[in-house]
Amino acid sequence: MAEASFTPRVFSGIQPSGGLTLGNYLGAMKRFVEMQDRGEFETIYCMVDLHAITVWQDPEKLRRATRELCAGFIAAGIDPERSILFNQSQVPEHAQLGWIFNCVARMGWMQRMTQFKDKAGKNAQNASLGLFAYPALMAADILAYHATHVPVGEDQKQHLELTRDIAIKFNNDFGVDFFPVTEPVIEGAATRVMSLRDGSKKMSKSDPSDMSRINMTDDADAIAQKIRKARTDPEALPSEAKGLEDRAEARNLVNIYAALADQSVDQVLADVGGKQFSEFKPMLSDLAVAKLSPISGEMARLMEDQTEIDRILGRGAERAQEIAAPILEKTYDIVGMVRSR
Ligand code: AQP
Repeated sequence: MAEASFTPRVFSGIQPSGGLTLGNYLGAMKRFVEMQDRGEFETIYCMVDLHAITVWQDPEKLRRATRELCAGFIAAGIDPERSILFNQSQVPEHAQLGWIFNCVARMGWMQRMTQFKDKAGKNAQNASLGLFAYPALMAADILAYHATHVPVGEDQKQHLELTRDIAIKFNNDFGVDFFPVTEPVIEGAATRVMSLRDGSKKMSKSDPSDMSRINMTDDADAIAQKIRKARTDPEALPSEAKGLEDRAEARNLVNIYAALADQSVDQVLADVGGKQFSEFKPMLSDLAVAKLSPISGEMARLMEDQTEIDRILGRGAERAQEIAAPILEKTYDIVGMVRSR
């Protein structure tokens, strides 16, 4: 079988399951912009609303969060002309290919997914079937575009491995070289931004404590207050990254600083090593406000014209479907579905 060659293409998504956090921005969105601007890839970015409803979402809040996320993408630097920007439910090929992959993925693979265990908690019997099948739909999101690269945060690594397993099993089962084995792109200082209240938990939109996260819509006072109250330890900052081992909260704040400043952790520590948190925290607040307030200001401005946001999402969905529809058709053909229309 000849090795297929695939167009270098990036796909990634964010759930409109609440407001955007600094974790989503540094772990995902900022890097989406970098990949767009490198010009080496076709870039496709999605508001994954079908994923969001795997846990309960209030319909009005979901609609607002989807539009706000679209505004966030654009405010952060995604150009809806250069990239394809759309919401998942407007392109039915995601759910259609997701079904095929439900029939490729094995129960045992899904049962190993740590995110399901974390999100379902102790009451797994009461979790939705969609939450369990989430990684198969995520594989469909990616493979419906034959995406070759997927920038994500560290928490999505296991799901990306499952996407690769699904592609390989499909190709083997049907004796084809049709789906690419996608590369995860997990890089930078902030692939795992942690909660400001607990250095062992990731910063998350759905954490019940608002003090645990910085929201992209927080104003300067809220950002400063959250950083001032962030949990730390009594030691001064070290001069090298090695000195942050076993200091989860300190490491988190330094990682955030490095990612916002586009510096390495060692570069940051060369400047701030020896300082107490009472001195470092205001530096971090100032940097966070300087980097985030232009984005939140632009998001608010874009949200004033929701008709324009809906137009962008509609146009993005048309462009996405132009790529995904023939890939789905070919998949149905490989699987043996009669297509007579
Ligand atoms: N704390 C984080 N640090 C680095 N990257 C992160 N991402 C999320 N949180 C962090 C990355 O953001 C992208 C979109 O994530 P998502 O919205 O699809 O889902 P999630 O990972 O489940 O994010 P949340 O904020 O924790 O949402 P909820 O609370 O609804 O579950 C992904 O690339 C992710 O890696």
